[in-house]
Amino acid sequence: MGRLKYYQPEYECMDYEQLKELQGKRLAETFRHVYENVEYYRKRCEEAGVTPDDIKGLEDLDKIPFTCKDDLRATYPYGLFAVPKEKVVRIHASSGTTGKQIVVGYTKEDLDIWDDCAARQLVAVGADENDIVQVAYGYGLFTGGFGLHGGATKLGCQVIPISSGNTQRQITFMKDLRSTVLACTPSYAAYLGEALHDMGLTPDDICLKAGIFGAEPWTEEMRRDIEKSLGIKAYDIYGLTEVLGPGVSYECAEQKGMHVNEDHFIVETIDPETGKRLPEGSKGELVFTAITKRAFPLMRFRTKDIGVLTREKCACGRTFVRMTKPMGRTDDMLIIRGVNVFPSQIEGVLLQNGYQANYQIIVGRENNTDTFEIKVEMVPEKFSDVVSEIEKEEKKLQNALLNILQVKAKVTLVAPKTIARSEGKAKRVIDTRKLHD
Ligand code: DLL
Repeated sequence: MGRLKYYQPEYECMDYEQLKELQGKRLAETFRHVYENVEYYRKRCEEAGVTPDDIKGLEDLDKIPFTCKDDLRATYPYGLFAVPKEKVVRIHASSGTTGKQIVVGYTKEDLDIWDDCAARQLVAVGADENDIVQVAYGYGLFTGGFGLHGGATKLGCQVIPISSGNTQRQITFMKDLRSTVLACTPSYAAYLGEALHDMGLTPDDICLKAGIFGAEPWTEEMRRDIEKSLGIKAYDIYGLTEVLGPGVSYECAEQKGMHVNEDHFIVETIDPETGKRLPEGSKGELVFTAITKRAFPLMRFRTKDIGVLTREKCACGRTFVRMTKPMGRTDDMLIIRGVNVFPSQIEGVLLQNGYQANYQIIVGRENNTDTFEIKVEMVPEKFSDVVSEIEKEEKKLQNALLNILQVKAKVTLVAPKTIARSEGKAKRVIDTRKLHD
């Protein structure tokens, strides 16, 4: 166990009454900031008849209109930014429901907040400045790599910014540089566990003690497998591009749900049908409000992730509310090899390339890696019985899809009218992975 118990105990272990007061004050300030600087959102508030004078504290939260992913699409790229461009020092992005990415921004101070949130997670899993953190999340527009990198640097750890992929090198560095903490997606962690074994090594040959795994659903069974194959304790971390990136919530040594960084984010669960707030302990859609960020503070952002919140006392001493692992989604977003994919993105590419919307997405898991195939019906204009011609078309489509989805799919062209038509909702996705307990 590391030297530190908490990174910022004055917040992480805050008295609940004081926390509510702090949240209320920050909510009022941030709502005013957004109202005054984001025209798109101000209009929504005007329609709802809400002004900054109406938002005085936490008790006024319900009056605030929701924000959702479609709002990010409608205002692409800068329409929801609440500071002038020269204050923005970083951009991240993730998939939207169509070909357009959703883009978010951070000021210097926002990055500082993010580093704190990620550093809290590292301390909660037992890390301190003596640790060597191998960051095997992707670096780039995806928030995983930079998020953990920033937290680990702030804590004073030695960071190995290896990014994802190149599995043999991961193991070699893990062993030779003596990494003690691994940060990556759980499916990649499971794969690294296998690779370790395949290279003739055992957990005794490496120094890893903890892993910080998130960005996609994973089960308790997977946790046990990873813990065994790498000889570590495996912790969950949750976050999303729109709200922050990794570190919105984090697991502690108890491994009983993720503490939400409540001094920076207000979390609610709502009924996805009615939008009504649900009492603690009920399963509902998670909604987050950013109350300290300045460049891109979303108000009541609907995540479409389903979860449950609890304020039951945690043995770790932190008082922040805990959320369960996301138990599913209210939309059709898939997470394939850690990348968010919407069927509507696939449909868009097919239509643009002269195909019709007759397709099927088949997702599975082999050797802890997601398999991803898209079957697409041939259209008469492209029909050919020459195998090499078909293969050429498949390759073309595969590249067009990769360009938009950022994850490789196997594309198989099938004869016209061979994909079953449905009279109701088309069953476009066959997902045989076990993602939830
Ligand atoms: O996945 C941020 C992240 C990076 C989180 C690294 C944790 C670690 P997005 O790409 O925007 O951001 O995807 C966000 O991923 O709405 C959830 O559906 C899902 N997700 C994130 N963390 C978890 C988790 C990053 N621990 C979407 N368990 C979210 C299950 C998760 N699903």
